[in-house]
Amino acid sequence: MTCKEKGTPRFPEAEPADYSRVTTPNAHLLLPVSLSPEAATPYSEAATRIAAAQTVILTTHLNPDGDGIGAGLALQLALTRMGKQVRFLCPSKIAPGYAYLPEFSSIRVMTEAAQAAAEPRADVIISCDAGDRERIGAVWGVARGTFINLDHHSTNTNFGDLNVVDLSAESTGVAVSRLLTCLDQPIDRLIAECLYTTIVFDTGRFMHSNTTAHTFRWTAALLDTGIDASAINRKLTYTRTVKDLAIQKLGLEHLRVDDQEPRLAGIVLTAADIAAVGEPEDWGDLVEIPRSLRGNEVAYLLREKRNADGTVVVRASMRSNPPYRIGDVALAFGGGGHQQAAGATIPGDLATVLPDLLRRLRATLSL
Ligand SMILES: [Mn+2]
Repeated sequence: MTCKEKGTPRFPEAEPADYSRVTTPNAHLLLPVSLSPEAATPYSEAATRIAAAQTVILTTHLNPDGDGIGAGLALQLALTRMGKQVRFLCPSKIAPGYAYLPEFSSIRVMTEAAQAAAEPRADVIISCDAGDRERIGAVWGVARGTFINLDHHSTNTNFGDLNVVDLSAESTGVAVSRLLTCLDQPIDRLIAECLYTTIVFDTGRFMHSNTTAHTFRWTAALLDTGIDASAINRKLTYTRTVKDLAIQKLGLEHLRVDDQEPRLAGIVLTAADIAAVGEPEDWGDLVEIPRSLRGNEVAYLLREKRNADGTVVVRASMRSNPPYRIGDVALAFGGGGHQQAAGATIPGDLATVLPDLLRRLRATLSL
């Protein structure tokens, strides 16, 4: 199967009744002609495998986010419409705020190796938005034919049988739209709701450095299907519980600007700090607090966590403004992500990890 160079994904006929907006068939923008033959080939190969499959498993990474969930559900809707038997298996619990997404309730959480071993085989498994095999947790253990690794992280380890790792995609949802173009599958309103969620999430509501003219054209094509962007924005953003706000308060209380490098700031939470308020469902965008400081270029959130077996790790989330790159720091600590947004789970307590991490983060600012 080949991707049409100037492929025109079909939009369906205008949705009935509840949407007054006219559907405009400008979805060719969903597969820009700028996609090189080298970049298009993995999509074509993946489309061929998917077209031949009867059963498909979809998955995403641990602590799934709006991109992984939205990309997976968009694929689920399209592949189900194609007549495939589709299952969406998620390696950890999903924040309830995503329940507005179509077919959300069909996602099954699979945390144990025994569950994976008992799961019926699928012809194809497609992993959305996961940079390495550890990120899909127990789901790695399910029996399958072809493993398709669909992602956009520069640190992706190419762990699939087929690796569609599109660094030009702002979200994995953009990669999904390109795959659907290869499959000649139109983007309908429900799929567009899922894809819109991926772009809002991964561009930080069109604020991050990955936001380009393409981002807006692609997103405009989604809006042409009649989705209510504002309603999705509200559902995606205004999700905080009182406890979440208590976590924000905790973050503000533990905010620190680096004493050697004023462009570096972060939040450091010990296991005891977190225990005092209780672990939240979702840590959300706490790292945005130091990031929002005037003059900030590199921001971090460090959370110390004591595991049941007594070992201690530090979970690090890092952000930077271009041209500063914290992706390499995450890699150095065994993590990954993008150059301007990355994370790592680092063995050791804060007293051990913090000095080395801060030294490396300061170093990213001395270009
Ligand atoms: Mn993503």
